[in-house]
Amino acid sequence: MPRTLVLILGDQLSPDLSSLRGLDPARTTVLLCEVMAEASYVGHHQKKIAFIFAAMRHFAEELRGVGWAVDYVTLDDPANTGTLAGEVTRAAARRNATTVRVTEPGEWRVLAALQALTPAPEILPDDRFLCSHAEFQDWAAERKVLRMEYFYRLMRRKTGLLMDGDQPAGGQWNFDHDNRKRAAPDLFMPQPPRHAPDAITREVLNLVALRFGGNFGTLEPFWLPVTRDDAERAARTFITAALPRFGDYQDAMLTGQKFLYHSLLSPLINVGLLDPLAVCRMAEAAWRDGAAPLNAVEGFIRQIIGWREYVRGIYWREGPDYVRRNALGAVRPLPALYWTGQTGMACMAAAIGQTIEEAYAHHIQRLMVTGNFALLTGIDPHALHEWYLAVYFDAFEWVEAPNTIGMSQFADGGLLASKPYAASGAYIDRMSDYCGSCRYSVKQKTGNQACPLNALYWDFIARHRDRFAGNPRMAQMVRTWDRMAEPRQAELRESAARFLERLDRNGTDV
Ligand code: FAD
Ligand code: DLZ
Repeated sequence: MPRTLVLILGDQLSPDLSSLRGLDPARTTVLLCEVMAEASYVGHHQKKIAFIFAAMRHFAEELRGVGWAVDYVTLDDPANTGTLAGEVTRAAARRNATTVRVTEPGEWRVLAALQALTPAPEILPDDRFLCSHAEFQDWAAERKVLRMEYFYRLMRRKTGLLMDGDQPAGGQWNFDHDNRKRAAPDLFMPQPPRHAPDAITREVLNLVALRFGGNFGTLEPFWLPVTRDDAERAARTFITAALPRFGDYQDAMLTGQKFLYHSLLSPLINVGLLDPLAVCRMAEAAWRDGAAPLNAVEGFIRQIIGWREYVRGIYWREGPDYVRRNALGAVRPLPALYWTGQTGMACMAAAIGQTIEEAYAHHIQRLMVTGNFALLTGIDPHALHEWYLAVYFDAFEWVEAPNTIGMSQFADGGLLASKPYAASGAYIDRMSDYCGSCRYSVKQKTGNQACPLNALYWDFIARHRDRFAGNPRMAQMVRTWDRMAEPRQAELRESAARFLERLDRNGTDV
């Protein structure tokens, strides 16, 4: 009897996946495999590997529970070939499979590996996303410049989310002007639910400790949801406990508060334990029931049907060399402090410190702390891209690369973002309480005691003066630089140069 082999990747843990649809379980073998090639193409955070393997093993049980025959290859299986291609070939022979099916992967590298298989597998679209490749291409082809805001409106209309007829709920598409408040310490800050590892997860933790114990980050305590039930519980907890204040404090940062009012749902959505549209519908219901304000719900939904879909569209549209773009010609090697968190800069120490502990930092920490520092100091965007891809448990190339290369580093020359997200210490001081406990003074602009971001910011503007003079959103800062007296300019640039020398010398004593 002809048999089909369905390969399900570690970030495809959804029961209604396109590759499973329409198949007869009696004539199908599902293959999930833990392979060294995927576990080591960057030096993933220990928690990220454990999260993916534990979620894969629980998903295999879920599939078996509804009647699928599942072949699960563990990393320590002595016969494991170490690659996806090797395991597909082995499983196809073992099961006498005549056809192989897979839902398209989330990375050019993996797509190329699957396309190279013989016989060629049937590769199906990943329709867990709202916008197909063709729809994004059509939308982009009609435009000279691409901007998320207009794409987002298309997705609102397509889904009907927060729509009153053909008008946006509340009369506006975007309520960001109500957001971005500074947060105050709050004893009642919601905390994401913590899940004790069960026997399956415990086994994965032992494996990761043994095989990847030297990787970046701490493995335990491990409390992430790894089953669909726990992921759905985490989503419900977020909607009731944190969503109402999500908008207000979306950009805020507070010492010791790693999560604030963020959802921590990205890894769960990205691996397929949660359906993005279902999560958005839950958020919309909270607003319609009067349980969460519109500015919070609109902001949250925009991140998912707007930014998340938009960056995916850019990733596939721009091709595999997108990760090598370097429009600003940045070449500095990634400083050691990105791995150790050892620095006197309180903002960097906090963002990297919690990345080591949790494989998580929220968006503004990624964009305006570690991303901004890399942008101002001119770190090689590809090295930085590999760092972000390794250290966050939600990191898959289709979503990480456009956020890093495009949004954070302006390395695509402004394709994704209309201006570079560059900021001096004043921004960090406005949006956080980090500066109060910092070794450096945010009020001082130059010298060894001054917040390094202050001089680095002007040094960045000076280095890219000609490029940014023509950018309407940067021109004002360029004019301010141009009007500065020459001795002041020289003082700022010398201060930046001295800091960069120290950074290059040992990478941590800064
Ligand atoms: P919340 O703040 O609660 O936001 C809700 C949801 O919106 C998220 O769960 C996520 O699904 C979605 N979302 C929000 N912002 C974005 C965005 N810019 N792009 C795509 N989806 C978004 N996100 C990833 O999922 N994986 C990554 O590897 C990743 N790398 C990033 C690298 C850099 C340099 C930057 C600046 C951002 C990156 N992001 C990435 C986007 C964003 O920081 C994370 O999605 C977010 O911090 C995840 O935490 P959360 O679930 O608590 O998000
Ligand atoms: C990230 C990851 C890791 C660490 N390990 C595996 C694995 O062992 N097996 C697997 O099927 N997938 C894994 N993944 C996810 C893949 O790398 C992912 O499918 C690609 O990055 C494309 O998004």
